[in-house]
Amino acid sequence: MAYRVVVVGATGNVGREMLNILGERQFPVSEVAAVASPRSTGDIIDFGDTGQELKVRNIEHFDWAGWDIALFAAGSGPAKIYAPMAAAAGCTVIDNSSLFRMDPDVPLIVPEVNPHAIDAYRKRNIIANPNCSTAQMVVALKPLHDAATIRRVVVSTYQSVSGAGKQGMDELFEQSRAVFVGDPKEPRKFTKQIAFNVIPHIDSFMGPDSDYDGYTKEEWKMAVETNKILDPNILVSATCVRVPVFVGHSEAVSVEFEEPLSVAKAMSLLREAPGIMLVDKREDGGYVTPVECVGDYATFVSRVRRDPTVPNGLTFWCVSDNLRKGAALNAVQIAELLGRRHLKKAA
Ligand code: 11C
Repeated sequence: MAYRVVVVGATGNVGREMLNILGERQFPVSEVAAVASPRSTGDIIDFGDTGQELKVRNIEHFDWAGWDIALFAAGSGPAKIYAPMAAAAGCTVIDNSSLFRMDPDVPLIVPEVNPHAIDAYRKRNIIANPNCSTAQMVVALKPLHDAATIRRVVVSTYQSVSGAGKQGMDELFEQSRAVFVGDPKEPRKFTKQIAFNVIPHIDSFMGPDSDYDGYTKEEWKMAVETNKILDPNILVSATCVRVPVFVGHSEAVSVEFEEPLSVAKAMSLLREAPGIMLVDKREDGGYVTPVECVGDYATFVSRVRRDPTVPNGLTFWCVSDNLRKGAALNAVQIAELLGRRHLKKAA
C-alpha cells in the first residue's frame, strides 16, 4: 500500500527538498503531484534522484479529491486559500508556513519531540511544521529537558540566507560578487547589505501590544513554538541574526535547568538522542559548522559546556540544514509518523 502525495510549492527551495527527501527515504508513494503557482505550470522537475520527472500542475485548478497527503511549502498566502480546501477534500495537509502553527486545533509537530500530539490532527486535517530555527533547537533541548527540566533558554541564531528563499540566496551571491568587482548593489530582499555583514533582524517587529515588544516575529516564534512543542513553562529569549551563509542555521544556546545536569551526562544524553549528532572534541576544528551540515538529516551539537553564571546551566552550539530538518525533512517525518499512527496504509 502506498500514498498519493502532493507537494505544493514544488519549484521552491523547500519544495524541491521535499521531493528529494521523499525519494531518498523511499516514502511509500503510488503517485506524486508537483503543484505550484500558475507561473510554473508545465515546468518539468525531477522527483529527487528517483529518475522520474514531474510536470508542474497549477494550484488554481488542482483537484484535491483522492489525494492522501499534501506537503505545503508555498508560504502563508497560498496556505490560507488552499490548505483548508485540500483538508476538506480529505487530503491531510502538512504545512510549512507559520499560518496554522499557533492554532489550538492544529498540532505543531517535531517527531523526535512531541509525536503523540499529532493525534489531534483530525480537528482540521492540518498539521503544522515549525520554523526552522525552532525545529533544530527543540530536538537538542528535548533530552536535556527530560533529564533536568529546562527553566529558561537564551539563544542567539546565525541564520543562512536560504531561510529567506531563493531571492535571499541570489542577493548574497550577487552582492558578494558586486563587492569584489567594486560595483556595490543596493539591498532588495534584506534591509541592509548581507554580503560580508550580519543583520540582527529576521521577519517583522512585534508591536507594543505584545509581551515581545521590540523582538522580531522570528524571535517570538522561537519562544511560542518551543512552548507549544516542548513545554509551555520554558522561558525563551531569542536574538535572530541573518548571516552571509547560503544554507545551514547555527545557534548558540544557553539553558538554565531546575535541577543539576553535568556536562558528561548531557553529552551522553545527546549522543543517544534521536536526530542528534554530537561532535564535540574541544580541539581545533572539533565542532560542526553550517557548510558541513548541508544535505544532512541530523541536528549537530558541539561546544557543550557548563555555564558558570547560573546555578544549573549549560551552553552549547547547534547547527542543522534549515531546508532539511528545519523544513522539508521534518515535514516528511511528520508524513511518516502520520502513516504509522493513523493512515495504516504504509507497507
Ligand atoms: C528564516 N526561519 O530563516 C526563517 C524562514 O516561519 O517558516 C522560515 C520562516 C517560517 O528566514
